[in-house]
Amino acid sequence: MDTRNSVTAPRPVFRNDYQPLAFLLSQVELRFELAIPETRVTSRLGMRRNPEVAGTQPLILNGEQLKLVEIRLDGLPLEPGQYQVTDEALILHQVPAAFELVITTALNPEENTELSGLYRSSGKFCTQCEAEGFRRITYFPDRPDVLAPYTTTLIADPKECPVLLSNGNPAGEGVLDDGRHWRKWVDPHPKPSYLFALVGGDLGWVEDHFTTGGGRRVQLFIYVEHHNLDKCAHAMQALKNAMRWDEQVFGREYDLARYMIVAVDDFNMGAMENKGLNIFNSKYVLASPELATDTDFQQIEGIIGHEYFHNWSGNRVTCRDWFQLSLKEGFTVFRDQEFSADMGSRGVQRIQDVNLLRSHQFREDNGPLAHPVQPDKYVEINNFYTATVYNKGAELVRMLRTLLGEQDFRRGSDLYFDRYDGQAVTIEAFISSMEEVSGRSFRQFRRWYHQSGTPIVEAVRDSDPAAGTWTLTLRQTCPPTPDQKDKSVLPIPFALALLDPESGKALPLEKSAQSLSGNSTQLLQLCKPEQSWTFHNLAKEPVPSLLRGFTAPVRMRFDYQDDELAFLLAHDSDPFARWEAGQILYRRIIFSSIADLQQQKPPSVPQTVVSAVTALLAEDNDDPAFIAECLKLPAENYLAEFMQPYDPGLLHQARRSLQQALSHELGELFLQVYLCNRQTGYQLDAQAMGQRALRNRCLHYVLAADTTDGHALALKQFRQSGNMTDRLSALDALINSSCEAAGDCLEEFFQAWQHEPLVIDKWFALQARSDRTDTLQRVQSLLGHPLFSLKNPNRVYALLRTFSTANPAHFHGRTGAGYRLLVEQLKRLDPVNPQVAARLATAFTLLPELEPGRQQSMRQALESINLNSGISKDLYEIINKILN
Ligand code: B3K
Ligand code: ZN
Repeated sequence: MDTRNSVTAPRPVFRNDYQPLAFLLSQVELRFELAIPETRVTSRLGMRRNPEVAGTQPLILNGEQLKLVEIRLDGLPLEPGQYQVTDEALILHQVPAAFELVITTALNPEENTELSGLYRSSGKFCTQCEAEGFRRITYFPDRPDVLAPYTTTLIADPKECPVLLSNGNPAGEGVLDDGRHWRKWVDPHPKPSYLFALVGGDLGWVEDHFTTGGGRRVQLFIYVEHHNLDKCAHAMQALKNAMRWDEQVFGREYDLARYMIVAVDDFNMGAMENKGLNIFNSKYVLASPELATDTDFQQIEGIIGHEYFHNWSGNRVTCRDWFQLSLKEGFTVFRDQEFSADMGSRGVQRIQDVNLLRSHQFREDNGPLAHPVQPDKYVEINNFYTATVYNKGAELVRMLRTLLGEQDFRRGSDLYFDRYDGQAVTIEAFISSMEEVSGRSFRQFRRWYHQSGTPIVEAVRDSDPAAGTWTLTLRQTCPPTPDQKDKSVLPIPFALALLDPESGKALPLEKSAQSLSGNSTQLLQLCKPEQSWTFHNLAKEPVPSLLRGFTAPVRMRFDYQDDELAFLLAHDSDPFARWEAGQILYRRIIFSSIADLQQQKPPSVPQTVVSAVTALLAEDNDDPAFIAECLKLPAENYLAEFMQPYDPGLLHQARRSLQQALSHELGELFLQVYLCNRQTGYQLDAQAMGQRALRNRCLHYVLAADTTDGHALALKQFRQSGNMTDRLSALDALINSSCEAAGDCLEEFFQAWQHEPLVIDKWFALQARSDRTDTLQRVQSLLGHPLFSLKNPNRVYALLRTFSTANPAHFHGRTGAGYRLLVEQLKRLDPVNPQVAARLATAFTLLPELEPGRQQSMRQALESINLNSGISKDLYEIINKILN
């Protein structure tokens, strides 16, 4: 252990230390007098001792940064000697068996820059209580297993806050003698404090309704700033789609008379599923074709769905403690992925989900922050809203569905929701529901939740054409992670098909209980360190299509021949496996060009790949988004794991050289496809979006050759297109080329959109991920731009997260200046918003993978952060893990 930290190191919380609260909470009544500089909160709590917990423990209420104004027990004010206040709690040593506690606290939301608890965003009051924000509003048993119905009264100046919202249904309003107005809300569904929300401010709204399958009418509201009222239509439609989808696919209906969404500009994450009153980062609500890209539109749909689906997976059935976070997040991500797959292209959705998993979660699993989907301990819970808990968690749910099949999975989810409705439960409740309906045992499967690290599955074939047999041997290993040395064997569902080497059609395989679709895709279940399967009666040696659909979150290694990969890329009917074949091919060339670059040889593209890409471009596919995905080279963040040690500059150069080589070889064809996919009008359906994706992918290839014709093409698109997808894509291509007009375009873009914060975020991000040699200086000077602010997370992410995670070549520049820049900003940001600082700091987790020179300069930069004084526990936990 590092003794530097022994005195000040914050204490971790352990999963095994869980104890139920010694008190039960029957009712919560809240009264807020919203004002600046002082907001008063009065909370009336009905409490009694929990008969299931023996002993006479004191009542400990969580509370942070609060001014205690008054406390009354059963109507009588308590004297200071009768209670104890610490930095983190209010403690009452002696309380009766049942009692009513009335606590008044005061706080200044304007000073809350952490954006946790009650704060102001553009002059509006709003809250963020997950995970532990409620304790920054009032003293309270702020833990997810304490559920109660809430009644909330909001009081404010009617001019400043004409709109006053909280969870549940409205239950009265009026005006006080002093002219302030009030509004009362009742939420009948017992909920934990992390799902509490309020909003107060001058907002406009759009209204719609949805009739549930059961015939109930639900009023839908989206509240935004008045000038944004014209940007809510897409979010509203997405909400209605999500409500219908959850009824159809999971049998879940909405349960209140209204559903409200509020968009705010200052928000640490994407959105929050507060009961009946979702609060969203405006980035995931506001959209119009002029301002938002197709990706924005898709993300809005996905996140609106995600928060809506939490109403059941998270709110009606919630988590017992924060170690169960993936119970709601993994399951809800799975649900939103399935929703998006049904709304658009299932194949493309799967590819994008796998891409995200591999470039973020695999990364996390491979470094100093590795942790299981169900972690064993944390210092700061906000640091565990990770790709592992969310995205790997979703993969575990997906594996359960693959293993059970759709019907049993649905029966299991019905049982889970019905049995645990209104309760705070553990991941165990979910798994055992799946076991109960199916009669299967998931004893070994549970290990997936407790084991960190990404398993490696090595696949080896043994073919005997004379005997007509083909054998596949799968071998699993899992490298140790800093948090866990020893790894267990996991059950790994592995889908495969054998393709006819001429037609590319999947061959019928012997009937088996494990057949997935028809009898051509089979689900192998690897449950041991090594297992083999033999397939018989094969007339010809097949081409294997492995890990179809990416049935398990593993790294698969198989010794494909290049021409087999090209064959799969041309023929495989499984979209994931087809796309993956292309990715492996590209990866091979990128790594062979690294060798060429090191020996100063010009990189080249083998004919197999040229032909494969030519065929893709010529393909008449009704899913152009899929072709666009197949043309995209693997991300550097994913490729990095194949390069040991990782040299970000060299890898970047090699990837870029493949792009250029393809551009030189196939420039004409890219141009043709670009021209063929010209659109006359603007549509927002999957087909039109796919076409734009393909066309813009081609534009980028054309520009990779950096010719004046290419520049002219992009300039024309930039200046003439009326939608943000095309405009931004052209600008992106331009500023990464040598086009002399690029600077003017950037300026024009700024002038045109300077009053649209979400567009200006794009403007910052474009520059932060630029390939230009002066990018570091540019980022440095943008930090001083009048529109840059450390108080706005979107802006911070746009500039600093983009630079540190989406621009490896520049962030990891050899001089270490990129590291120093980020560290300096972390020091400034940590006192303002520790959650965002900690999130940014995860860019340093690459440290152990880097080549020695960069490791040293990264370490030096990080060591300038003094872990012993004044640093938040959020940032402490991340930096400490990276350095030790
Ligand atoms: N549940 C919230 C995340 C809260 C994060 C707190 N640091 C959003 C979501 O996953 O839906
Ligand atoms: Zn969520």
